[in-house]
Amino acid sequence: MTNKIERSFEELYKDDPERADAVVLGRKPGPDRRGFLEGAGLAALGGLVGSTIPFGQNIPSGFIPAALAQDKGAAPAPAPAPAPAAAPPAPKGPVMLDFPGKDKGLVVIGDKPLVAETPEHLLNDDTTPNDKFFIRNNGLIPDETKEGDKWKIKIDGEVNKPIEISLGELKSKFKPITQRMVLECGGNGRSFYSPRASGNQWTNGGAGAAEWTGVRLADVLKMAGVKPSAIFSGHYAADPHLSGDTSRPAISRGVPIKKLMDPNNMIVWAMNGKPLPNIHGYPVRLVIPGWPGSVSNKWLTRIWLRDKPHDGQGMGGTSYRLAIKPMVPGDKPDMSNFRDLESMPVRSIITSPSNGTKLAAGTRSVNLRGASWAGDYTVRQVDVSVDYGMSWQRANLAPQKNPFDWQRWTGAVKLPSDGYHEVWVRATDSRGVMQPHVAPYWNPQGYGANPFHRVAVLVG
Ligand SMILES: Nc1nc2c(c(=O)[nH]1)N[C@H]1C(S)=C(S)[C@@H](COP(=O)(O)O)O[C@H]1N2
Ligand SMILES: [Mo]
Repeated sequence: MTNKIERSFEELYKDDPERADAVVLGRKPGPDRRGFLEGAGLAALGGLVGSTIPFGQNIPSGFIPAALAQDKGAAPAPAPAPAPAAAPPAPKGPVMLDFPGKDKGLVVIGDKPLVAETPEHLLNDDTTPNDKFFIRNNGLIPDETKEGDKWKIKIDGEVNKPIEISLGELKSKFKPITQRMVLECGGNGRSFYSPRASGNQWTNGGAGAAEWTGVRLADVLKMAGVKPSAIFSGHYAADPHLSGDTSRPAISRGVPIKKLMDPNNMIVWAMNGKPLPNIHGYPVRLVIPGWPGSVSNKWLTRIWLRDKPHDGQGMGGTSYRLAIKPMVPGDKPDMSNFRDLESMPVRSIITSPSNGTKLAAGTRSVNLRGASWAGDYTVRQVDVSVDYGMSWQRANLAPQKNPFDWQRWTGAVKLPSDGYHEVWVRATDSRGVMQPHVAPYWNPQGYGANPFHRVAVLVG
């Protein structure tokens, strides 16, 4: 019983949307539950968000208003007007990050290992500053080395001449480059899956775009001489496994040779013009953009070229893997039905206004800002809607500074009246693949959830 009462709106809707409508909106469960809200249901929803809902007739049943969904780190939802007696209490607030050099607006989604995401409205800068960049660790955080330039990286395996090269040599022997590129956690968006998928419950904040300075990975690999027998890489780093067992890597993933040799992959030592912060891999890390962040090892010590796919920590099973044939959400996985997640899916976010923004009565136009990106692809189009997806309008899309950069977008929307509004955004990639309404292709560990992002705006 208590269990039920303590659940948030979101959990209630995820578990049983039909019952949730009945509890929250006094709506009778029935065969028409996929229909649109009307009458008493709509009035009750208006009561919950504390306002009238001008486009309310477009809201499908089973829909949780963005103002009520547990949107970590966003401004508090408007105070609900007297809610129906049966409504569950508001969800517990997010845990804010307290870490040296980090913005206190980041939200902790795991503490051992430390994982923190950047709420969408803190991704409003064209380039994500170091203090706002998300954190994802799989193991323990190593102590900061005193002599960064003496740090060594080994390249061995299927190469003509195994090498061990120091950071100092990397800086002097190769031409440094700087590129703004997106780094995104493979699990970004995981919290949007229903039923819940296992792992850190990211909303959209497991991503950022920094200016990375370093050398091209391919240049360094060529120095060792990649043999034709090299078909896959295995990446190793200095952070100990969570258990403290130093013989076990915290994470060791790899990519096929074609991706490995992409000229945009980098070994980097600076982030936004400053030495890499220790939490982001000081003194050197990989940045292999477009693919799950887990292949971009921090505290990099070794790249092993292999004549078979890598089998390190985080490879195989259902880790960073998608179902080949779509599976029934929540079903027991058939282990022969999985393939590695490669390119990350298309995603867009609204970075301004933030969710729960209140605007003065009479406001009829709202300026929007956001970001969009699409793994190995580019974003072709970004659309916004203020009528729950009944109509969409094109946003202005900025070009990339370089490959694998995100694309910032801007727009302005007109609102017909005061009241509770939602702004929705969706992006389409260069192949024509568009973000879906709900998280697609459920898989046990929750990769690839990229539904539309929406923010609540209250006028008057
Ligand atoms: N050595 C090491 N590298 C790592 C990880 C890790 O746990 N250890 N986590 C990976 C994962 S899963 C992601 S998403 C990114 C996150 O990088 P960030 O913490 O700098 O944002 O680092 C990757 N590199
Ligand atoms: Mo990740």
